[in-house]
Amino acid sequence: MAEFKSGFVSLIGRPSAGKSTLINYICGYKVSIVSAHPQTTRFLVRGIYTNDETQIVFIDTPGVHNFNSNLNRGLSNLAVRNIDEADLVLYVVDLTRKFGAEEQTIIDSLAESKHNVIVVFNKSDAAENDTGIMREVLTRLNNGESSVPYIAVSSKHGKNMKDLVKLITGHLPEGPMYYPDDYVTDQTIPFRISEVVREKIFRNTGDEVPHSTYIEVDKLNVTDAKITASATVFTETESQKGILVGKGGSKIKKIGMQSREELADIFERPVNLFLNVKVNPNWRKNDQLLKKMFQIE
Ligand SMILES: Nc1nc2c(ncn2[C@@H]2O[C@H](COP(=O)(O)OP(=O)(O)OP(=O)(O)O)[C@@H](O)[C@H]2O)c(=O)[nH]1
Ligand SMILES: [Mg+2]
Repeated sequence: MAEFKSGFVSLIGRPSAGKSTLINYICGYKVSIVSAHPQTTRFLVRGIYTNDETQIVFIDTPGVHNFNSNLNRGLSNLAVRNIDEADLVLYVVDLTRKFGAEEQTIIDSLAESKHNVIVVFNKSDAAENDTGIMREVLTRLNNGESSVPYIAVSSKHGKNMKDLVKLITGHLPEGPMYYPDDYVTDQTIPFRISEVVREKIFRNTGDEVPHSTYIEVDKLNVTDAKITASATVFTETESQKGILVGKGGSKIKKIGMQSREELADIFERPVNLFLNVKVNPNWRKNDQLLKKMFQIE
């Protein structure tokens, strides 16, 4: 019998390439939040896929782009640092976009890392016109040397995902089961709560608000029968707080309601969730907080 394969697989790609969507599809569960707004993923998220012959531990990373703020730098370092810790890197490319500076940045860091790489050309369902990005990426990555494995998929519709799992398995080393076979993620309960709330903020507010917030779970009580939690959503300004709270508290109520519904589904028990909104100006410039958030030593 073939030996069991396992390993850590980091996804890298520009914002909105579909990294989180891909992980969710393969893991069969929403482990990472997805949104049409770029820069949705802010933390490392592990999604776990197990079958008879392999265990793949996917590590989702924030989209790589060209940065100036501390927050963006934190996100970028997180993504790049992850390449080094992985057995394999999936470089996710959006087929509907043209080749740009962000792709070149990623190709340069991959060239330095000497890692096993598979290129995943995503959104094949939406790529009616050839933007030339596939040819461009492959030419630059190969650079006259050995050819990098690649595959075209649609993460949204699940096209070629079985072949992608096979391709990944073929590039993993022999190894142990890192997690029990029924685990789809190793996220803690407070982390999952704050991620679900963050996704509902993305869904219910305009572009500026979700990027300007962070969430802290202040109280948590977990029993087999139910979960009770309270969390604070911090915004940067009073006006963002106003948008988030809404008229007579209507928006934050809606965000709370949608969050409770999804969390009850995830944890398979009722979830009582209380949300507060507070202003913490300049949090994105607060190095202590950012270090804590991104677990930078
Ligand atoms: N048509 C199409 N849309 C897709 C596909 N995969 C992802 N999307 C959409 O692309 C958008 C971004 O998807 P995400 O999975 O959040 O992208 P991401 O790479 O994780 O983005 P960041 O976390 O911001 O770096 C969402 O609106 C998805 O629904 C696909 O295969 N086809
Ligand atoms: Mg993401």
